[in-house]
Amino acid sequence: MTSNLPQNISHNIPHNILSLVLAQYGYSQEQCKISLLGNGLINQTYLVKSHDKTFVLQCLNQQVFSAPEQVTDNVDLISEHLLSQFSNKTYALMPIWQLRAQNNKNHVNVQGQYWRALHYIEDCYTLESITTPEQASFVGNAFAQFTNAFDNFNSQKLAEIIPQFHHLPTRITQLDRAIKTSKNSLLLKAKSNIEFIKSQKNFIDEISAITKNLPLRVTHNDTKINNLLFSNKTNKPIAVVDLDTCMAGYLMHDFGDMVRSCCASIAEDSAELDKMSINIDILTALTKAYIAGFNGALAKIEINSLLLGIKLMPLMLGIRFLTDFLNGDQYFKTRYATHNLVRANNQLHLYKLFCQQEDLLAEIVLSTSSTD
Ligand code: GN1
Ligand code: MG
Repeated sequence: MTSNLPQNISHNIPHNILSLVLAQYGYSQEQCKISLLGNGLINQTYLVKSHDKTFVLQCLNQQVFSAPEQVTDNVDLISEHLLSQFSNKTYALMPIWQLRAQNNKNHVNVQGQYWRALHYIEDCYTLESITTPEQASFVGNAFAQFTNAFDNFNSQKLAEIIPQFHHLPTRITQLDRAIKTSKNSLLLKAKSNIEFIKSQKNFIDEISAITKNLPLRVTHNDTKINNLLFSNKTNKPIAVVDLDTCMAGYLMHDFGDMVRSCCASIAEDSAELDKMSINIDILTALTKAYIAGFNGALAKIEINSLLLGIKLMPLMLGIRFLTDFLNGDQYFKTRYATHNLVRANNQLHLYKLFCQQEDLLAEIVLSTSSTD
C-alpha cells in the first residue's frame, strides 16, 4: 500500500481489519491489490483491485459523520434516484452506487468502524484545477445537471447528515467557541483572521436575510472540482462523486463551492497568496453553463443568491479551517502544524479578492441570467 500520510489521522489500518472488511464483501485480502485513493480531507479511501472486480472501499470518519448509517442510507436514496433518471435518459452523467455486503447491507461494521464499498467507474481521472473556459463549461453543466436531476425529489427525505453544515451563523458560533477554548499560542497566530471575520458582519447579515426566501433543494454540498470524474476518452465530466453530504440546501452553496475551487489560480492550501488571482474567463464560462443547465427554471432570487454564494463559500470554509486550527486539528486531515491556518489564510484571501471584484462578478452573473 502506498502512503503519504497526514499527521493527525491514523492510517495504520491493521491488515486484519482490511481482511475482515473484504471478507464481508466476499473477497480475501490475498486476492486483492489495495492502494490509497483520492485527496479527501475526511474519509479514508482505498482502491481495491480483485481478480474479478475493481471497487472503492471507504472507512467513514465517525468524528465527522456521527451517524454513519444515515450517510449510507442517504447515498442509497441519491443513487437510486440518479439511476432511475439515468435510465429515463433525463440524467446524462453516470450514477455511482454503494455495493451490497454479503449481509445485503450498504455498509459493514468492523470493530466499531463503518466501511462501505462503492461502484468504480473505469477509464476516468480527477482534476485538482482547470485551465480552460471550455473545461469550465463542461464542469458548470455537469454540476447543474446533478442538481437539476433532483427537481422531482423531495429533499426532506434526506437526513441532515451534519446539522447546519452550510449555515454561516453556526460556523461563527463554532469559531467563537474555539476562540474561548483555544491555546493562547494558536490564538495569537489566528488573531488578524479573527478580527477580519468579525468585520464582515454586513455580509453575514445579507446572507441570513436572503436564505429566508430561498427554495430548499437537494444539494451536493461538496462541489469542488476533484469531486467530478472525467472520461479518459472524451476528457469531459462523466460522474459526480462523493455523495456523503447530499442533503437539503441552497443552490448558492453548490455554485459557490464550484467557483471557489475552479477559479482560484492556486490550490486551496497554498501559502503563496501573492500568486493568487481569479480566472475571470473560467468564472464566466462556469456561470453561463451552470445557469443554462437549469433551462430557464431558476427564479430571480436564486440567481441573485449565486452572486452571494461566490463570496460565501470561501468565507465559510476559511472560518471552518480557522476553527479547526484553534481546536487543534480535530476535523480536517493535516500534514503539518499550521496546515489549517494556511488553508484559512488562503480561503479568506480568496474571499477578499472576490469582494474586490464584486461589480464584475455581478455583471457576469446577472448578464448571464438576462440573456437566457
Ligand atoms: C472536505 O473530504 P473532502 O475533501 O471531500 C469537507 C468539505 C470541504 C472540503 C475542503 C464533510 O471534503 O466541506 O469543502 O473538505 N467535507 C466535510 O477541501 O466537511
Ligand atoms: Mg467530501
